[in-house]
Parts: sequence; structure tokens; C-alpha cells
Amino acid sequence: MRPSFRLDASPGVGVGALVGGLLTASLMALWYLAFQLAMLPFVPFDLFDRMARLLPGDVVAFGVESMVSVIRALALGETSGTAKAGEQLMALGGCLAAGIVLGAAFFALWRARAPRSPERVGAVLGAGLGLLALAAGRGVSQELAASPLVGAAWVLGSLAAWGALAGWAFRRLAQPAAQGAEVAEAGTEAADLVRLDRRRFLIRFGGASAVVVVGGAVLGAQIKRRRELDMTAALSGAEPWSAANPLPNAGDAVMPAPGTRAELTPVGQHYRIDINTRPVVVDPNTWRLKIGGLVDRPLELTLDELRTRYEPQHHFVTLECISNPVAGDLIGTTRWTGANLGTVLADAGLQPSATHLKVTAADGFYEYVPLADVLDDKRMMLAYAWDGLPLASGHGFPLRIYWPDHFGMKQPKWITSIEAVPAWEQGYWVARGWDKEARMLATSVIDTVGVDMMIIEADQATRVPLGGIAFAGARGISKVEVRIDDGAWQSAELRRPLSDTSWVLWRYDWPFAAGKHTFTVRCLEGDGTPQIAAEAPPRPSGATGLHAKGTMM
Ligand SMILES: Nc1nc2c(c(=O)[nH]1)N[C@H]1C(S)=C(S)[C@@H](COP(=O)(O)O)O[C@H]1N2
Ligand SMILES: [Mo]
Repeated sequence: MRPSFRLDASPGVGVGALVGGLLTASLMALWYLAFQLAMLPFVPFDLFDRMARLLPGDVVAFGVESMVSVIRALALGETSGTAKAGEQLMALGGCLAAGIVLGAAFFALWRARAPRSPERVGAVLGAGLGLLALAAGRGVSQELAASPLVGAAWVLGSLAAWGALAGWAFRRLAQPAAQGAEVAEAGTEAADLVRLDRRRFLIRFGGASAVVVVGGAVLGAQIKRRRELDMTAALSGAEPWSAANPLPNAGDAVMPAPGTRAELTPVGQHYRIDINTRPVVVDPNTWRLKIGGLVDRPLELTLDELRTRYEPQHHFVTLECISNPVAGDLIGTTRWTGANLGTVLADAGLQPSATHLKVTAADGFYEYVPLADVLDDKRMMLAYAWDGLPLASGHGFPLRIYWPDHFGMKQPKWITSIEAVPAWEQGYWVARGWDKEARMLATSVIDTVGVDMMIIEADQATRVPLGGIAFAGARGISKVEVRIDDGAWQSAELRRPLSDTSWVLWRYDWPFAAGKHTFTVRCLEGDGTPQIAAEAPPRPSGATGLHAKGTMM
């Protein structure tokens, strides 16, 4: 095919990279706007989420651990929220980088091949990328509010337009307007004109991109803000349970040392860990819990049916992520409400050959739960409320499972189906190298050494209150001990816990002694088993080691 412009005038790969970058930034802004407007797929996050599922467990664990270490080392704030922001930045940066590389590659291709219509070739290649993006987004994409067809058309069309625009820019740069390509060979002055024309074009191109990027981002953010305000307004009538009710241990004589964390974690401050760059959005109108497999009567339950057919049960639960470092913030306590899992299963009629439940979630996450535990432990529930309010989308709306004594990785959020199966298999994180059992480990933490907060004068001695938490899953805490420097272990006072599966607040009034000190804490489980003092990293079975805090006084 004869090129319609001169090869030696063709723009280079550097210009291609620039054009690719500008177009990609614009496209991401439009994707963002469309996501906020109509829940159309946001391709950068979909690609990132797919990658997180495909990469080997070691690589993902290394990435997560590095991120948690950096966040803690630089004190960047609350771990899980910062980590999510980090993931989102990586997704956006990766997408932009891909756009730059693709722009360069397209220009290199067109320089070598010089098609008659780079626009058409670009559109076809872009649509090809769209197909890849769609394939990658399957099962992780959040296009739940829009019809899948509309979502697919949007991804294909927008990427085809991306390619066509890259092609158009290539032609426009290869074939400068006005004086045209002929002058390009006619001496320096003319070549200068070409260069000038190119520069003008690129400046206008960059300007237009900047307008699209800023416009898309600002509009998208405004829509998001308005929606959040609407949501707050809709919820404003609904108070959390804790706003109107005292905690069951309110009268306990042991008061937390000032500076100890809240005994009940405000839901908005509860850590959030999952395999998604943004909370999964489930449409409650179409959502059903499907119960099938080895049962006599497969069930499909709506959220209302789960709420009304079964007597709600409540339990104060401390949830912890297996990735939580010693004294980390990936742990929280709230009041869970749900339907008893055993009762719901009885309605479906379990067959004798069933030994496990495969619990699957809307994001493709899944876990296997032994039926023996379900039938034994009446606390197991299908939870739909935290602190009296429907689960937040980040915490699993509409439904999540509660399985006492097990780390969060065993407890799917956004549940869509429960299947009774005849054998155990590896769940999502087990298949990626984490502990098979993932039993919560005993841990104790010093939250506060209340030096400047409160000094108790009693028996002529000055006492400084120390306090924090101790937790051992569903196994309870029988003792917490504190050591000052290399001294003897001293018993702390224990506040009555909120439940048999919540953390315990402890307090120790330290007889003040001036100087620099190191405080260490340890606990014993309900049956006297000591907390593991040897240090181990979170992977693969959860962190162990004693928490120590140094202070200068
Ligand atoms: N569907 C789904 N459920 C999930 C996860 C997930 O990635 N997807 N992550 C699990 C992990 S690792 C933890 S620690 C808990 C965290 O629950 P939270 O975010 O409500 O604190 O959710 C669990 N349930
Ligand atoms: Mo986790």
C-alpha cells in the first residue's frame, strides 16, 4: 500500500510516547467520569485487580508486606486505607505507563509500515486492546449498575477512539498542515516551519488533553461527593446501635487507661482489607444468596428474607487480618448481627455426604468452611449488619460470614453463594501460600503509657496508667502481664470483655520511676497457654512476638 505521506517526515517514537501519554491521561479521566456517572467499568482498577488475582501468592504477599512496612515506617497513617490509596495510585500509574509504551509502539509501527489510514489501523488496534481489557475485567469489574453490554461497548469504543486519535495525531504530525510535506525536503527554513507546526500541534494537543483530564477529574469527584452526601442523608435517620445503647460491660470496675483505643471500633474506622482496589458494589434488588450443592432443597434468599425469616443474632466480634503485624492496626471490634448459619442450612437440608461449605463472593473470593464448626458453634452467622447498620459496601454489603477464632482471610464478604461440598479444598489465600487453618493467634498490645495524661496519687506513690488490648480469638484471655525493663512480670487488671470473641482491655498502674524505660506486655489464653513470644512475620500463619514500648521520662 502506498503511504499517503513521506516517511522521512514521520514523527518518532518519543512523540508517540507523548501522544500516548496525553491520550491515556484523558481517557482515564473520562473512564473515571463515566464510572462515577453510570458505574461504567473503570479499566485501570479492573486491570490491577485482575493482576492481583493472577500474580503468584509470593509476589502479592511481598508487595503487600512492603507496602505495610513502608506505611508503618513512614507513619503514613491508618494502614489499610493508605494501602488502598497506594494500590489505586499504582493502578493509575501502571495504566499511564502502558499508554505511553503503546503510543510509542504504535508510532514505531506506523513509521515502519506507513498505512494509508493510521486512524483506521489505530481504531482496530484500540478495539483489540479493548477486548483484552474486557477479558481481564471479567469477574473483577464493577460494572454492576450498568448493563454488561453497555459496559463492554464503552470499553471497546473508548479504546478504539484512543487508537484512532493516536493514528490521527500521527498523520497530522507526519503531514504538517499548510506548507505540507513537500517543503519538508526543501531546505532548512522549510524544515523549521514543519518543526514549528508540529510543536504548535503538540501544544494544542497537550492543552486539550489537560482540559479533558481536569474536567473529567473535577466533574467525577463532584458527582462522587454528591452521591456520598445523598447517602449520608439517607442514613442520617439511622443511628448506629452503639449511639443509643450502653456496652454490656459499661459498669465494669476496671476502667480503660486514658489513651487506650475505643473498646468498640467506630465502623468508619474499622480496617478494610480485600482484593479490590475499591469496595465491591452489589445491587440489593437483584442480589440473592444461593444455597446449593449437597442439599435437599436449594435456596435463593433475598436480604429481606434473611433478615425477617430468621431470628437476628448479635455478637461482639474482634476481627483481625492475618497480615496484621504485632501491634498493627488491622484489627477492630464491632457488634455483628445476622442470621444463624446452622438454621439457614437446616432449611436447605444438608445431605450426609456434605463435609464443607464453599462460600463464594461477588469479587471471586472464596473459602471452605468445615460443617463440623458450623453445627458446633452457634455463633456462626451470615451477618448483614455492623453496629446496627447495614454493612458498609467496603465491609461486605449485603452479606458476610462470621467464623469465630479465624483470621479475616477465612471470612468472605459480599457473599453470593454457599455450596455444600464433600471435601475440603484450598480457599483463595490458602491457595496463595497462607496458613490452611488461619487460626487467630494470641496477641497483646500496649496502647498507651499515660505519662502526661494522668497520674494517680495513692498510697503516697505516683502511679502512671498503662493500657491496651489482649486478644486470642475465641479462646479468651486469662491473664495479661507487664514488665518494666528487665524487671519481674506484673499482673495487669482485665476489664470484662464485650464477648467471648472480642478483645480484652487491660490496665496496669505503674509505680512511676523517673528515667528511660521499656515496657513489654504478654498474655495468656483462657486455658493458660502463653502468647508466643518468638518473633515471626505475618506470612504465612500470622505475626507473633511481644510488643514493647520505650518511653523517656
Ligand atoms: N469477598 C472478599 N471477602 C473478604 C476478602 C476479600 O478480599 N474478598 N478479604 C478477607 C480478609 S483478608 C480480611 S482481613 C477481611 C477484612 O474484613 P474488613 O475489610 O471488613 O475489615 O475480609 C475478608 N473477606
Ligand atoms: Mo486479611
